Amino acid sequence: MNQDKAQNETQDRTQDRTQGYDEARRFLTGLPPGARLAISYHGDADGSGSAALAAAFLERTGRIVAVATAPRKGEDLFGEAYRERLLAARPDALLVLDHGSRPERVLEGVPTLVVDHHDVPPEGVPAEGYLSGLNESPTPTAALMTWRLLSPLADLSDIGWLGAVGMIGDLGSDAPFPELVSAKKQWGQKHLTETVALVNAAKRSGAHDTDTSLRALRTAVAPREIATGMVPEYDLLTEYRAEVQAERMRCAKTAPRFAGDWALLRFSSPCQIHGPLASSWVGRLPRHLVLAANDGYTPGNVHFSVRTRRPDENLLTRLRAFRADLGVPELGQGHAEATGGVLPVATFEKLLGLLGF
Ligand SMILES: [Mn+2]
Repeated sequence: MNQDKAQNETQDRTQDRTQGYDEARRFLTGLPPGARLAISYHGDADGSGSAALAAAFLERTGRIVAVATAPRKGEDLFGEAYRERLLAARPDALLVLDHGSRPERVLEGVPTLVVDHHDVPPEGVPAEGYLSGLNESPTPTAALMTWRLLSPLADLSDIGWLGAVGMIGDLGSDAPFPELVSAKKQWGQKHLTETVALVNAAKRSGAHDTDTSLRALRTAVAPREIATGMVPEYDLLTEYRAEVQAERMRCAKTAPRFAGDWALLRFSSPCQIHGPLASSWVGRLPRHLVLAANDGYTPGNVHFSVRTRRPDENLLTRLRAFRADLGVPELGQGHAEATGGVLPVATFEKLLGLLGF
């Protein structure tokens, strides 16, 4: 590629990026004072940091946070139960934060802004505003995008740490963003990483209690208050962390079963630990495709994660080969080296059969 062309592409990219933020800001500034907002967020540290920033922005600019809620355990973003919980708050508009980008509306007829950094569907995203992090390099996390979106519109300088919670949550404490470097200096890396651990534990716990972790983020003046127990939510959050750690220890002792390239760890836990267990087992089984399957997360289903370290392996291709046989067209989404899903027990048993178990 010649230099001119490279330069032009950089310019195009910058323009795309600014346009996305401008469009999203127009959506937000168009909300009148007193407008009632619903915030739908992914309950991990990134999505929760993003939601806490958005809630503070709305409150500081005279709008009302009618509801801020993540899908509960077993609830689907596009399912009836979740939609009804959002609609019960009678929102004038909806923010959808860190949920992935889907060619589907969460709420029909409610003006919506989607902020996401996962993927961009070829069909597009049906929303009045859509901000995708994939226009930026390096790709920011949702909390960082929310910070970049909102900080020019209101003074949020005292809560910039919420963006850092999201960056560390998704990408670790060395994520390559200038905002993270300054946040670590201002608020302390240890307090930030501790906050991330507590927020993520709430989501992974048997209770899947993303309300308490969001409340802690919205209550605290600084991450130090969460990390050192100065918020009322602290006791519950540390209980969640102990529960998740104990369940990880217990289930990590599961003996793997092998079939060809595949290694299966099958266990039962109310905690969302299948991802971490698959990740820790690929360290021990780097030449296998590790399938960690949890029978205890929601009744009647198997929640599973698949990981591999094999070079040139594509887990998505592997799993998609079974879509037709299993009648599950959404099987095999995520990343080539890290994927997962949820299947009814009988369908999962059929998958195991096809894999040779
Ligand atoms: Mn994220």
